[in-house]
Amino acid sequence: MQSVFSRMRRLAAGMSSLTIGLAFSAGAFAEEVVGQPVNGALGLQPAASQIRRDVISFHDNILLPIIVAITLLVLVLLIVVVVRFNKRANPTPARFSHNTPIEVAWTVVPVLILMFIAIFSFKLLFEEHDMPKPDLTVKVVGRQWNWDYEYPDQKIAAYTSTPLTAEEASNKHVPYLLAASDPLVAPVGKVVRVQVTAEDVIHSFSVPAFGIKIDAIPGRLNQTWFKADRTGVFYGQCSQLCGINHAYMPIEVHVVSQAEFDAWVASKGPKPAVLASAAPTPATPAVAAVH
Ligand SMILES: [Cu+2]
Repeated sequence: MQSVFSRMRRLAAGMSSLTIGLAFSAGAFAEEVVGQPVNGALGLQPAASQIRRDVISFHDNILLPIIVAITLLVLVLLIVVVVRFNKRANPTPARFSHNTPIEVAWTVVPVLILMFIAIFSFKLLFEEHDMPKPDLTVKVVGRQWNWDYEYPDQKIAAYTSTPLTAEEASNKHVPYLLAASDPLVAPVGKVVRVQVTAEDVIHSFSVPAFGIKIDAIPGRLNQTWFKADRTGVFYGQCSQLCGINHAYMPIEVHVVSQAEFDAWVASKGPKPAVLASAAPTPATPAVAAVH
């Protein structure tokens, strides 16, 4: 048993290093580009946060070897059945229909496999859930079909980020349907609390390089967080089918140094006049108009 297990582990390790090798050779270019998908790359988008690294490790070292092992086992069983129990090799088929030890085994073994996966899965879920003390908060509001970003601590009023047109994106050499105007800006190495909600239907705020994805639900405030460990531009997309232009609400995040962030904050706000005059007056007529 021990030796079978260690052989399986070696096989699994081999498979996962093969995967990494393939990913590397298929995308030497992919190694350089973080924060967006790359043509021909294999595996998950590279990490820009510790949680993302742990997500990738869970996928590569736990899930992938199990998936490969099960797939190979099923393949071998299929081949055995085809070769040994075809009509020519086995003209008189057996008549029994039950085998209790096998049925117990194929119930218990999957349960054990799922429990094994659960250990690592829950560890990851707790890690994602346990936010360190946040350094700043960004409020994200999803709507059909763009995102609003607001920085309550910096007194930056909500501003809207919209997708670039194909022409704008190609002029700027940025990826169309990922690039957006007025990105979310965050300082590197800081814990950013992201509070997410929606105005109309359910959207989902997702940035793969940070390992975050959380539903934006009308009337409810969801929360996630990230701590980017490098500067750069990171893209995501609305990840909950939200209507005809679901594919046209990209997320662009700029991670910058603290000094650049402070300069951006100074350029952006605070704008107390906007904050003071924005809400109260139109709210009542708008509601009345709906009814
Ligand atoms: Cu959406």
